[in-house]
Amino acid sequence: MKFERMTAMFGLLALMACGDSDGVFTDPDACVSGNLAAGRTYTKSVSPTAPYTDVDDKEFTDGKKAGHFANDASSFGFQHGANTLAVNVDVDLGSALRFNVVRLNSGAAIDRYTAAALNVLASNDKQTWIPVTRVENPGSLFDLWADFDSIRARYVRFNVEARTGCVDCDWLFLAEGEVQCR
Ligand SMILES: [Ca+2]
Repeated sequence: MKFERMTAMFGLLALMACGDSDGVFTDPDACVSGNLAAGRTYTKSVSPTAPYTDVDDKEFTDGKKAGHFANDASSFGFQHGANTLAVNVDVDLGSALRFNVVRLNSGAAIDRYTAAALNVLASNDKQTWIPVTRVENPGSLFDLWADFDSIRARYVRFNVEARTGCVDCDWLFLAEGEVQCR
């Protein structure tokens, strides 16, 4: 009788540890809807060019896509002239989350200032980065979407390549990065 009671108690403890039945714990592998990058902190590998700076380092995840760069405070720019330029923006999702869609809004209303290509990489330690996908932007679209098989990671790297070899495409403007699970 005593043994049976202990067995029942261990079973109850195991159930509490899993926790799903009472909703106390969130399934870390769940597909959470909405923009997982909204309001999240991030780091940039290159400093933007004044006066188009990233005020308070929040414009990439402030939820605002860009209007015209000259009168809009939700984007930041990099003057690269005729040189190639690649910028990493590494977003911290706060915890490892599942996602399968990334969107980059670039250009700040000038199509020649859009990203030429977006490489998406993922990491759980900000040391080892796993390439996820690459999307090119021959049409100079302001919104660049990347879809891929879902993965689970805490850090998402937007590796953005500037346009070169075109007329007056001497700046790259970045406005917003989104991460979604659909
Ligand atoms: Ca923004």
